Order: sequence, then structure tokens, then C-alpha cells
Amino acid sequence: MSFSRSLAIGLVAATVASAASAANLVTNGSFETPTPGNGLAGWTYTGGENPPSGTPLYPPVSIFYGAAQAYPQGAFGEAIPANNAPTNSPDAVGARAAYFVSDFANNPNQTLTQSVFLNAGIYQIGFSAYAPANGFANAGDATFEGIVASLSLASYNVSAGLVQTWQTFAGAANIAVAGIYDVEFTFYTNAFPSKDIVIDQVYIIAGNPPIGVPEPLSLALLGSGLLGLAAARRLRRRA
Ligand SMILES: [Ca+2]
Ligand SMILES: [Ca+2]
Repeated sequence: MSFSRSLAIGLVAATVASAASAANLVTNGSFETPTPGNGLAGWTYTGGENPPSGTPLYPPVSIFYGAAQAYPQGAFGEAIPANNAPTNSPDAVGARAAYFVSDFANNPNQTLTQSVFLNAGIYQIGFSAYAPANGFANAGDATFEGIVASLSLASYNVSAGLVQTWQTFAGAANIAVAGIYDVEFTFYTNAFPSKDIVIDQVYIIAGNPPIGVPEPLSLALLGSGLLGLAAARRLRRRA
């Protein structure tokens, strides 16, 4: 094998690996795409609410960061900071996040869902969540679950979680059989007023890189490139 051919093979392998891990297989995982759905493009809202007669409905919406605005643009006047928890989401945090706020999300539970086709392989899955202070102070609890690639990454009462702190939930999904897998966020409340939750940067990426390592793609590319060069040097010495 010639020097140039072995080097080319190394670089091609590196390019394929970086292209695969760069793509988020979740559509609009950062809740930025404005239409259709006003920030929730690609997501399906299911479930409903069972409020007392005359009470407005509050389906999940994509609110704006840093906006002390009323629903549906903001979190009832509380400015929510952009997600700052370490994440491997390929998507920028952007200007918006999804907000569950209904006090009667039980007819049935409110969900935001989408289906994703995955080939067999190892994927990293994750999302970030935040509990606003004004909702956290509410007496009624909320139950929240985040499922990505049909695996439950988090399931808890909001009262048992952190307040005003972004947290990333992530894990590895070992997909044995190619097919359709679910991304589903479920929110349940049944008291006035109840706690709320904000989510952002939902992702599924190929591979399972460490979380919070700066520029993992560049390092992976560099590493693969160096391996290619080393192989090429060995071959050249042999020749
Ligand atoms: Ca976002
Ligand atoms: Ca609420």
C-alpha cells in the first residue's frame, strides 16, 4: 500500500466519523424552529388538560430566554436563563426552550413527542431541564419524565429536583435493531397552582463521547488523522 493511499483512507474514516457524530437525529431539538408550531416544529403535542370550568388552557409552548414576559412568550414574568449545563447537543442553545406549565395536565398527561429512525449502533442521548422559581414555589407538585430513543433518562417529581439550575440528563443507547424510536416528554399536574419545567437541547448523536469536553469533534478528527499518518509512516518505513 502506498503512503498516499493509506493516508487517504485515514482521512476518509475521520471525515465520516465526524459527519455522523455532528448530526442531531432529533428534529428541532433546541425548540428554535418557528414554523409551523411557533418554536415546536417537528414536535407533536398530545394529551390535554382538565381545568376547572372557565380556566384557560396552557399547552406547552416554546418560550424566549431572558424574557420577563407573560405566557406564551415567557414563563409568567420570570426571565429564564439559557441552558448553561454541559451538553453534547450539536444544536446551539439558541433563543428558546420548551415550557410545561399547566396546573391540570392530566386529561391525559401532556406530552411533546417525535419519532426517530435509528440504525443499529451506539448513540448518545440527552436533554437539559430547568425548574423556574415561580413554579417551584407553587404548592402543587408536577411529575416529569424524559424519554429519548425509547429510553427513560429522567423521571421525577419537580419538587425533588433542582430549582433555577440547568441540568443535563444523558446516557448511551445501544440500538440492536434498526427501527422507529420515541422521543417523549411527559408532564403531569393536578392542583392549582403547580410546579413547572423547561427543557432544551434534546439530542441523539452517533457514538458516546464524553460530555463537557471542549471540541470533541476536532479532537476526534485530529486523533484519527494522526493515526492515519502513523500508519502511513510505518508502511513507508517497511517499503
Ligand atoms: Ca433552544
Ligand atoms: Ca404550573
